[in-house]
Amino acid sequence: MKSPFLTLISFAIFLFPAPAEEKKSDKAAKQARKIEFSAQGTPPGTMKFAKPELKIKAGQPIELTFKNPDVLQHNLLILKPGATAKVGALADAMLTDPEAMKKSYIPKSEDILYSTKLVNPGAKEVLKFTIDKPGDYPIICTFPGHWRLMSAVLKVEK
Ligand SMILES: [Cu+2]
Repeated sequence: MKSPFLTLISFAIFLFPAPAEEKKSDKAAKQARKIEFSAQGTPPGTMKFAKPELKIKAGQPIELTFKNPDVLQHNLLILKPGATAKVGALADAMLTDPEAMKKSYIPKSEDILYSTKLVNPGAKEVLKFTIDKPGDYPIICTFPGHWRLMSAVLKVEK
């Protein structure tokens, strides 16, 4: 015969299946990965990112610090795969927009997933994002005339 004490214990285990520990590991998994990505500062005015690609894991929250050691202003946009030319053309068209600078030279487009504002020489900007779908996501700077040279690939892997 089962003792009432044991019954009580098993009932308690049933009610409280150690949720504290589970929550802890959940939190750790969702902690953002901190990455630095930089514009190329040497030689000055190169209009390039320092690295041609950046690899991240799908579903992993990212905290990207975009640094600008260059003498020019730059921004950083993450686009939908294959959208570089389309967004680049929209950026070029902004040259006639008197509000362009106020908009950090970021055109209006559904192909732009994430963007920083315009980053001054010596400054930095943090971008937080999570991308769930694996693929090659273009990273470009849309300061007038930059995007053709200033592009990299964000490789989102499974
Ligand atoms: Cu640029």
